[in-house]
Parts: sequence; structure tokens; C-alpha cells
Amino acid sequence: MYKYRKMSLQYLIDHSGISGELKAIAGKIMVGERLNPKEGLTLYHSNNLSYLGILATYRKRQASGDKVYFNRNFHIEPTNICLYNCKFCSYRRNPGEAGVWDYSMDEMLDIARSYTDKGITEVHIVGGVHPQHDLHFFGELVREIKKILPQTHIKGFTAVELDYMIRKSGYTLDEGLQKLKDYGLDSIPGGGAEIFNEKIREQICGQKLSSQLWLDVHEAAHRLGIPSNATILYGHIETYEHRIDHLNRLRNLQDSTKGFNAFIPLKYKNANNSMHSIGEVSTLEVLKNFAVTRLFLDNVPHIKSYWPMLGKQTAQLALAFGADDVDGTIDDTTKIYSMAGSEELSPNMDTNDMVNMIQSAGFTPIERDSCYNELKVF
Ligand code: V47
Ligand code: SF4
Repeated sequence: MYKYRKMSLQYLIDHSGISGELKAIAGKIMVGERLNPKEGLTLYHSNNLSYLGILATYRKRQASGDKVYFNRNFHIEPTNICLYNCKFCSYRRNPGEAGVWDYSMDEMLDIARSYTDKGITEVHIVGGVHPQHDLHFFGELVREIKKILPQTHIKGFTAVELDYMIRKSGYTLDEGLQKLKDYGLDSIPGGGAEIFNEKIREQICGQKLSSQLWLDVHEAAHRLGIPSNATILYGHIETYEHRIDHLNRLRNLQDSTKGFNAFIPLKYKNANNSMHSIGEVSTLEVLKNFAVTRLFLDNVPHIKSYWPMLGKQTAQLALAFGADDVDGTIDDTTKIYSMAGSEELSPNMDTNDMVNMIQSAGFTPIERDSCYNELKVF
């Protein structure tokens, strides 16, 4: 089957009218050779979307065949009070401000209780950096959720939240991560990476942890046997060079740790935040970004098309540009993207919706657990 695909890719390349650098890149993709940053930039500067889609799909099929993954999950967002004030954030509030929330332990455990016997396999915990909550508060949250939902994987706390709670509790990075693992934390989500270029990072989110510290948190987690995801926030004031630099830093870390399960490109959404005047990039740019990501970031197995942020239609289209995962059922439990202007105001999909979305794009739906073990083939 792959031989056939290789032959058809060769045919397409030969008859596409493509020449020069783009053709040479296709040759490297076919033999599984790594692209260098200059070649990554060439792809970003190409406007031949269908060609990028063909190459990215070729790579996607090498990684995961015809499969596209989803899981059954819900989110707990403990608070939107935050020490920091990132310019792109539509979500954070000060205490007492309209739209603020700050759940007590009991309220969060009630949310967990409402999911018993619902076939959920993952709880995703992410929120603002609450100045008063330390590692033990969140550790107890994890431990108590595990008592309520014992079979459920807990993916919790971005490197931004971890950096603060670990420092607040007086631990080193390794000690803090080990304590959270002992409390029952299973993996770490990809948020907080934003953009690694230091100058751009300073301009859009200068208060949160540095790029190097983000990478250090994930490196330490991988060393301690805690897998994680990674993200990029793109489509604001960064350039293509900054995107490639970001992917390259992740690719280098992944070469040494192999701890990243999935990469999630997050398109900047511009409603209700102080960078509003920048506007948003087009769907074409979103699809191109998926393709380049799949082709350049060759050692992270899964590329996630995160539908609560992209909207269902664009998330589905991304499956033809290298994505092989659409995240989860969500059950209307995340507010980050609806507050930033996503069309998905109450994000919720059931298993049938997921299966239909994936099948109608021509792929085989696989329900997975958080570590990409296959639970059910549809
Ligand atoms: O780091 C905030 C982003 C992230 C905006 O690991 C915005 O499976 C776009 O971590 N426009 C948090 N993005 C979300 C996150 C995540 C999401 C999905 C899957 C996974 C995973 C992790 O949300 C933040 C930031 O980059 N964000 N505001 C905005 N206006
Ligand atoms: Fe706080 Fe996260 Fe919003 Fe930044 S993006 S202000 S760290 S909640």
C-alpha cells in the first residue's frame, strides 16, 4: 500500500509543474529525510496549498496510516484569576471583576462526580495562575479526582501553572513534578509555550515563564516519566522565521526525550483582548501551518486539530493537511476559546459526531486514551 502511495506521490510531483527547492523538498519527504529550517521556511513561503496538503498527508500516513484519533474527555478550569496579564488572553479576570470564577475544591470535585459512569477517559485541567494556590492544593485536587474517577487519566497544568505552584511550595522543578506525579498527575498539556522567540514573547506575554524554562519543565517531566504535549500560539505578530525557530526548539528537545505525544497549533483568536486590532489569519494560513508543522516537526507522532478553537469545519479540513487527532468530546467544559471569539460557543461533541467528522473526511476514527493506546476502532 505504501509502495503504491510512494509511486503516486512521485507521479504527482513529476506532473505538478513544481520545480526547484519545492521539488527537492518533496524528494526528501519521500525518503524520510529531515527538513532543515531553510526548507521549512520555503514551505511557509509557498502558496501551493494543495501541494503542501499532499506532502503533509503523505507524512501523516507514514506516521498513523488512515487513522484519526479522538478521546472522551472533559475540562476543569479551576479559575480565571491570574497573576499574569498576557496580551492575547481574553479569559483572565481580576478578583471581583465581572466574568470571574474561582471554584472551591468541593465545586471542582462535584464537576468530577457528574462524570461518573459516562465513559470518560481523560480530565484536562487548565486555568489561570492563582496567586494563593500552591502545589498541594492542586495535588489534592488530582488525588481526590482519582478517587472519584479511578480509571481516568489526569492531564493537568501548563508549564506556566507548574512553574508558579512549584516555586510557591518551595520545591525544585524535579521535586515538584515528582510530588505531583505521586499525587496522581499522569501528563502535562501543551499550553504556555506561546512563541519561543524571546523578543516576541516579551511583547505578548513577558510576565510568564521564559521559553527556556518552558522547555526545562517539559524536559524534567519527560525525564521523570511524565509525558506531555506542546503548542504554538501563531498568527499574531510573529514571522515565519519565529514559527520555524519554535518548531526547531521542540524538535531538538524531542530528539533527546521522546516525551511529547502531540503538538497542537493554536491560532490566535482576537476577540476581547488587547491585541484585537491585529486581526486573525485566514483558514488558508491555518491549513498551511498544519502542513508545514507535520512536515518539519517530524518526531512528534501526533498533530492535533483542536476543534473548540478552530471550529468543526476547519478542524475537519486540517485532517487533509497532516493532522491526525481532533482532541475530545469536551462536553462544554472549556471557556478559553469561546471567550476569545471561537464560533464554538458551547463546545460539545458526542462519539457519533466525532466518528462522522472523521469518516466523512476519509479516515478511520479511533477512540484513544491519553497516551494514544487504541480503545475502539470505528
Ligand atoms: O497557552 C489563550 C492559548 C493555551 C488565546 O495539551 C489562546 O492537549 C488562541 O494548553 N487565542 C492553553 N489561543 C490551552 C492549552 C491546550 C489546548 C488544547 C489542547 C491541549 C493539549 C492544550 O491557550 C494558552 C494559550 O496559548 N490561548 N488565549 C487566544 N486568544
Ligand atoms: Fe494567565 Fe494563561 Fe491568560 Fe496568560 S494566557 S493571562 S498565564 S490565564
